Amino acid sequence: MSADIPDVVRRAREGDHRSVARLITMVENAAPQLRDVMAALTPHAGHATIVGLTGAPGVGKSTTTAALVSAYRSDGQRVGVLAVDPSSPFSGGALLGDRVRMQEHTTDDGVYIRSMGSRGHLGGLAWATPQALRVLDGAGCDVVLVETVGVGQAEVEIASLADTTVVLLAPGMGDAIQAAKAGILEVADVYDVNKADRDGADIAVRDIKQMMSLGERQPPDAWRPPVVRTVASRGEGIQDLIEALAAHRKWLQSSGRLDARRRARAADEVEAIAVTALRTRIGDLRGGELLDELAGRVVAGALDPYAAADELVAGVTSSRP
Ligand SMILES: Nc1nc2c(ncn2[C@@H]2O[C@H](COP(=O)(O)OP(=O)(O)OP(=O)(O)O)[C@@H](O)[C@H]2O)c(=O)[nH]1
Ligand SMILES: [Mg+2]
Repeated sequence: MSADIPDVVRRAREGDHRSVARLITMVENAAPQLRDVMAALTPHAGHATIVGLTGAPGVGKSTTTAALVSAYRSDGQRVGVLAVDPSSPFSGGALLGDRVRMQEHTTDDGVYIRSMGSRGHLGGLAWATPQALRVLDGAGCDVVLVETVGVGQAEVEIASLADTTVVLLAPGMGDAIQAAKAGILEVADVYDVNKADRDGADIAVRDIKQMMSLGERQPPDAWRPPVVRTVASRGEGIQDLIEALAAHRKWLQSSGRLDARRRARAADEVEAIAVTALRTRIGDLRGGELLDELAGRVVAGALDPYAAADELVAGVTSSRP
């Protein structure tokens, strides 16, 4: 174990921002020390409530996140914020717009804010996001808010990492329909019609409720996503949103679903690490020669691609990492 890892982890757990930042940078860079970091952090993880916020660009995710941070802070909770942008190659620090919205929180020791882009390592965000969450969780955050931009597949996957997912919509953007197409409604635990100060909020609420009633019939003990209205820029409705989040958490606990979600999250995390490791080892195997040799035999018609893949997997698993 590299000598200072236990120290960095200890300081991160004491709330030292620079140490938390170092650990998340290690995740972003897929640093070899991560194995030790995760071994040290994992016994301390599992405490944080993870809330995902997703929705189309500009609906007010960052503004809502900032308002939630204020509310949780006045309740004395330690808060982590992870802004994930699958479409942006930029990472590190906070994105410019978010920095402005988060300004009042950047000097608060009880808040840790970080953004991550899509660039980098082999495994992508599916690999990095759960590990970044593990760092924030292990570092003692009570709540971690994960903001993801957009309504595409990547966002759905990242949203599904959360204990509770809030889908934000705004009046008159037609994004309710877009969201339905993108399958994001399946991940919504709470709907937030933000910008409720604008015309069309009632229509948006009605559309969502109608869409839910059209869905598959649910068992009576199923969770029915509440629809909250907010004007995040003025802090209005944020208390309702907090109550909806708390109600969902209570349901997760009483129904046993919290454990199920966490297992699913851990499964994703383990799988992403394993698949990425496998890929790395295929590349490492005799300097990538084995794959090249197998490919040659497939081209020559001497081996079918399935048999070649079997040989490759056998080669990887019989060699030590
Ligand atoms: N009228 C009104 N404007 C709002 C409200 N909430 C946020 N805004 C404004 O909407 C704009 C976008 O807000 P953001 O919080 O940056 O939205 P976002 O969803 O994080 O945007 P991206 O991260 O770029 O996808 C900003 O100018 C906000 O001030 C609201 O409730 N009402
Ligand atoms: Mg934002």
